[in-house]
Amino acid sequence: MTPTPMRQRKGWKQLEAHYLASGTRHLREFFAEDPERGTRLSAEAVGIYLDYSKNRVSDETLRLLEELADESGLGERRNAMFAGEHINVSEDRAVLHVALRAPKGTSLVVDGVDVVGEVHEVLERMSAFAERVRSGEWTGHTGRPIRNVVNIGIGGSDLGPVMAYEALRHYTRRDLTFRFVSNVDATDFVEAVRDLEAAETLFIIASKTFTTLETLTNARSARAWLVEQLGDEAAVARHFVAVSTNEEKVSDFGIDTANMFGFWDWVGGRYSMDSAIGFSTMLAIGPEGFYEMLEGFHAMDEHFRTAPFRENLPVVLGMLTVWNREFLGCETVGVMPYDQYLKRLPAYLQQLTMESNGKHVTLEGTVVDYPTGPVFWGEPGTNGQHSFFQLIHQGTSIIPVDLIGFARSLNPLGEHHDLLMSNVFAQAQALAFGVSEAELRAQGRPEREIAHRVMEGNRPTNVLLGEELTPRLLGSLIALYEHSVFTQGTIWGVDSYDQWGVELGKVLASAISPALGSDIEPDLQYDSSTNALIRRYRAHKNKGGSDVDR
Ligand code: G6Q
Repeated sequence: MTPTPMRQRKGWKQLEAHYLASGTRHLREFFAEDPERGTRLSAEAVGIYLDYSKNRVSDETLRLLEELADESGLGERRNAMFAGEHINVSEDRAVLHVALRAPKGTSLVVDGVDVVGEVHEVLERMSAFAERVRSGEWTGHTGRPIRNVVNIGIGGSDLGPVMAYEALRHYTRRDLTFRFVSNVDATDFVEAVRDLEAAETLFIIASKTFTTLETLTNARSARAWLVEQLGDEAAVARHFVAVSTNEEKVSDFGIDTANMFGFWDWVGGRYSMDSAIGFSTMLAIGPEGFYEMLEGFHAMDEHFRTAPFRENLPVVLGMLTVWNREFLGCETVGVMPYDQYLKRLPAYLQQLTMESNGKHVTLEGTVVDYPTGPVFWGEPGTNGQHSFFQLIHQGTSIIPVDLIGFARSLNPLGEHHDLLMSNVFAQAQALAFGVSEAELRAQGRPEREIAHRVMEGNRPTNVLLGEELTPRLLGSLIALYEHSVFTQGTIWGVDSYDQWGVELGKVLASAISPALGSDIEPDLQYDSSTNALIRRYRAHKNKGGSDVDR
């Protein structure tokens, strides 16, 4: 049965009428009429407290959003995901990253196979290998222990590992150096290894398909570098491990499949940091820390699976994103972690959210007549406040912001943490309530400043508070955003698990690359702009300096 298009759903129509009647109400009014709002519009689960009171919603808005989510089949689709159904329809696959963190002994069945046992088998092999590396038992080709780990991967095989490494740096072995290479730009690889001793370096080639151009190009350069440094082809066996679903290609590359850790086609790249793709994370924080992170993911999965919508953090966050996008017309969402360790979280969330919900057709292939996934972006606070926050406060676009902070710092030092966190609370306050002309006059501001100083406020924020950044908390936080993306995608009725949009560029690049490298002048049949760019590149590439134009 074809589902009702989103804008024809009863819940949506009611929301539209509701927005027309009350959508311009100010957060000042909302707070004035309900002294309890700041605690009432909050939810807490598995160590994360979400204050969503500074969103432009009333109880009625929330009730209608719940109705829309319900009518969009959120409960059914959530159950279908956990049941291993092929909810990724365009790729005809199950979407079961939740199985990656299911506790040992539980069961999740995909296509007739209980996958939890397989997941734990791989986790145990990873743990055993990680322990050998961390203890110095696993040595390089010349007998020296491993001190450097270089993860080579891109997209989902890079952003999660980098983000997790940075986020959990406090828990890492400080005598091990970790580097992450993703870009096919040789600078990435060259700079990553320039100060490393090959004899002490382990490369993790992380690629689900093991066909990705960037990763294989970097992996080949890594192999050549290692062999050149150590003077022996046989060295590859002790310095390369692979993380992949493609055993054949791993073996073709020359990596011993005994040193390969697998995963499954029901794990999407951007949902894979807790699979073997997180092997670098495990090497950094140890198997125990990794298991703790998985527990954090699982705790949020269970909360998402069982909590009523109004108390369900991912559902609330997802519904608010839809509300802000759909009715307030917000095209972007800012994510500002007030924790230096989470500095790569915005980049990670960019992929998670935008590759998932940046879609223009529904699951049935019909072009949507409403906006879908917003742009996600951000920077750690307080740095952002001294640059682009101006636009968030006084620009002409409404940008909802997630502010993420912790009660305790992992590096307590003087008054730093109180100062950091006072900024979280102050930003949420300033964005919500602003400052009026009357207030500015009462402050005795000079007339020429008044108009410029006025801050309208009424800008939505979510504040997410945890006690302390731990592996467990990180797992829960990531699962929160994963399931929020799921909630949004379900309401919009899109396939959040495919990524066809990135294919065309890849195909075109592989068609163009021979023309860039060939010694013979190619017969270019592209559009006039592409032809001119290729000609210019070819004309300049083999000349030193900038004398070509002269
Ligand atoms: C993520 C995407 C994409 C993918 C990379 C790397 O959901 O599918 O970012 O992770 O293209 O792919 P491989 O792991 O196959 O090299």
